[in-house]
Amino acid sequence: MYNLEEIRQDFPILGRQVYNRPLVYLDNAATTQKPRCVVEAIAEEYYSVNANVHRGVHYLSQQATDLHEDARNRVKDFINARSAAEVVFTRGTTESLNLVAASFGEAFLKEGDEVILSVMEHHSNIVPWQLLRERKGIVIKVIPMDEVGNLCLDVYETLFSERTKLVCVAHVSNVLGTVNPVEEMARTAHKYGAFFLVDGAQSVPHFKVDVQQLNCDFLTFSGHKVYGPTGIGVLYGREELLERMPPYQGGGEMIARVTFEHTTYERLPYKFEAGTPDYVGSHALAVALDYVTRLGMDNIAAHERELTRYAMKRMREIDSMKLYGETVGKDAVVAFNVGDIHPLDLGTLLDRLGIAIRTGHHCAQPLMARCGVEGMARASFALYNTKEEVDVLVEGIKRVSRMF
Ligand code: 7TS
Repeated sequence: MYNLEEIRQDFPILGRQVYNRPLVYLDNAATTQKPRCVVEAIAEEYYSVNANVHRGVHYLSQQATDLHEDARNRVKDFINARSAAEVVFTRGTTESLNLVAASFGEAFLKEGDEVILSVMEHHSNIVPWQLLRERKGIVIKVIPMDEVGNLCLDVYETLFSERTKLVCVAHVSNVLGTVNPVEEMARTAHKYGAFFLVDGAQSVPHFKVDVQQLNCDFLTFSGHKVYGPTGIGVLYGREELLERMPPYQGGGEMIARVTFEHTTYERLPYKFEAGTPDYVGSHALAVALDYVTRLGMDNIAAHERELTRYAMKRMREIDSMKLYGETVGKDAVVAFNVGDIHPLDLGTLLDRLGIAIRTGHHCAQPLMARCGVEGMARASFALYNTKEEVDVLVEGIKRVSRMF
């Protein structure tokens, strides 16, 4: 059923060597590698279908439009949205979050209104809200976390006031791997009359995410982290909420009728999709979602959880190992420092052994500050990684640490 050897054959890049060593790719939280079917779908569409969508009467344009809209339906099913109108294509999580900050911010937030974030957010779920704070004078409140890496839910409840309009939280931390209890947190937000956004950048690739089950108002994710191409992402929004939000950008595609005096906008989701969309990317993303669905999201989750558990166990063997994020059920990410070795040195030396990890602040500087460090090293797993690769990582770290 879940045959790793066969699965790895689907990803040609995994057969590569770097510095004459087999590539061990453990930077999947940054971006995942692409299966052959995704790359072929991109080539195939450019070779034989390419035409701009939603505007041509001609055959190719119709076919490209069908692929693009089929892809939207595919995304809708994948996250269990109620309607394809709730699926807005964007460039990725970052653009989805900026869209919500700009448009929801315009429609729903006044000076003094409050948005709640968590201390473990990626910068892309912090800075758009700060930009809005500069424009509108909103107030940002932050959910703290405990030593292990769990958000403090008791403090969370105390942050609400009658001015709280929105809560935006990562489903899974890209550093700690903490799986935040967003279903429960959304219930709390709704109890206080606030909306709830889930940043699914690090959850959608790893386990089944169902927007109706979570009962979230928004969900964001990036195609490139779920085995799809770069440059395509998704904003899910509850239809009645999206209806009440103004357009994000103006241009073609998003209008119903334009005169110099007055312009009316297209229906959802096109109101939020100004300009020529990445219709090749959307189709390739759908192919990627089909691919993970064929493997089974539950199988992928089980495999990655087992790898993470194994990696945490083996990492603890290493002298002076400091692990960040030790929550129960943590997902596919292991962040660490070893003694006083600078994470950049560690990453550079591991790279020479063919091991690709990420080092630095991981676009989460407030979290680094909370942990009292400038940076960390991070290994992150995908559906194709193996225990043998974890062993190579552990032996690599031991070797580097002997050098220091
Ligand atoms: N939110 C989370 C939780 C993320 O992990 C990332 C990217 C983003 C948002 C932004 O996604 P983008 O596709 O728009 O860039 N995280 C990482 C990472 O951990 N290493 O590189 C990118």
